[in-house]
Amino acid sequence: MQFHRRDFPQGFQFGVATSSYQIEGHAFGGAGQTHWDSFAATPGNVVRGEDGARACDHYHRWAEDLDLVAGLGADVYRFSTSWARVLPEGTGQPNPEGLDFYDRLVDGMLARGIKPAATLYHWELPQALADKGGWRNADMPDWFAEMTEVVMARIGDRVWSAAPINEPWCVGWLSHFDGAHAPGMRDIRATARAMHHVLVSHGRSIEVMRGLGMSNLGAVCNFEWAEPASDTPEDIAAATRYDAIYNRFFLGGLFRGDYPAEVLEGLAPHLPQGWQDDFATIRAPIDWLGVNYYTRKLIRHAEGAWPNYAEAPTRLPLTQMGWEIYPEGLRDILIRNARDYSGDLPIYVTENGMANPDRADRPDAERIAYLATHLDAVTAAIAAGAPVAGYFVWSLMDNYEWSLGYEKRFGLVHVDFDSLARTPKASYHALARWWRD
Ligand code: IFM
Repeated sequence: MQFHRRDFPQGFQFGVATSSYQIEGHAFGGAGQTHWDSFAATPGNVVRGEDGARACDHYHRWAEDLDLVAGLGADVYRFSTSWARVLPEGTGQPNPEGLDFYDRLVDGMLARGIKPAATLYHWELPQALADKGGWRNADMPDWFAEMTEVVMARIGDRVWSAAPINEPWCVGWLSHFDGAHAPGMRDIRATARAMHHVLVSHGRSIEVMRGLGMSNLGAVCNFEWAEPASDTPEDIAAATRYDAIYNRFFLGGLFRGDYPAEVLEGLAPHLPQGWQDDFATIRAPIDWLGVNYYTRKLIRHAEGAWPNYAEAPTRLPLTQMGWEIYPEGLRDILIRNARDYSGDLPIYVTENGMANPDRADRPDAERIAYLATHLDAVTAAIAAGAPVAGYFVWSLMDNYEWSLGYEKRFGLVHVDFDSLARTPKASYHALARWWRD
């Protein structure tokens, strides 16, 4: 399957995405400790106990990495800023080296003709704030507003777009209910508070950025197409609950000023007092919606406590993550999000890609096929009327895949984690051809 820029609407933006903790090397440049450092240092949380201390050493190799972005012909580079790098204690005294780093990085993109798309928070919460309860603490929106001000007062005049938080579902549910990400909690009350505070923090951050005169501000959520494993009423109800928690809770807050009934069934008793009054903040107008999409889940009923669902065996080929390859889900999520929530707002596919057990000396044909079928799904969504304005691949290069360490390779560029040598994969060269004309 071949693609060309001309197959997409005029002005459609192609790009690649990364995040700070996953590539920078957190040990460098005076960054403060984060909850991912302590999570990774706790036996059993992360494969081989790996952490982001060195990662891809992007902190020192950023110029070479931006050359790789430019060599792809990407229009946009979606990166994130590390809270603990700019504010090692979470609030208070900024770290000048951290701010200088993002300043250089943004100028480096502009010098190469690449549009900087900033995300303010991609999961590395400063440990000092985690010690105060992190996302459970009702002061999070104030702390987040302060961090937004510090970062954007420095780079906000030059970024093309900005979003406060990457994937609220991961911050709230995966990290506080499933316990799979830092801080590794499994507590329904913590989950309810984190899921709500993440949205209030988003709204406060948007207000701060508007106050600084910034535009092109958005929200980036992740989505999984969810289907019942069978047509029994129990399985259908379970899939609906999964869909509500994963796909509709955050959009409900952002676009409708309410939360789905299926989620309130479980979380309402645990939400902070007066949560309904926060929707005015949460609904601060945004300019675009970011959609991160990787897979579909088949869901079945499970006995026991709410939310009474479990994943059922998949039916299609899997990626290295064990995630089913299901491009139709991207098409359908784009169409549904526009129809039911974001309307005419531009939608960017802010992440899409696959992990594969790549080697530097073997073409990653699997990734080329994955990207081609998902780009095809984007064109199908556009043909059906969804206002999709861009598509960014996760990820520029192999990196730290959180609790799965360094072995899950998502990159268009292979990274040798001993020598840190970068080698563009076959998928990198394919995209460079597709994006050229
Ligand atoms: O690596 C992550 C990224 O940090 C957020 N979105 C999903 C990616 C793949 O799991």
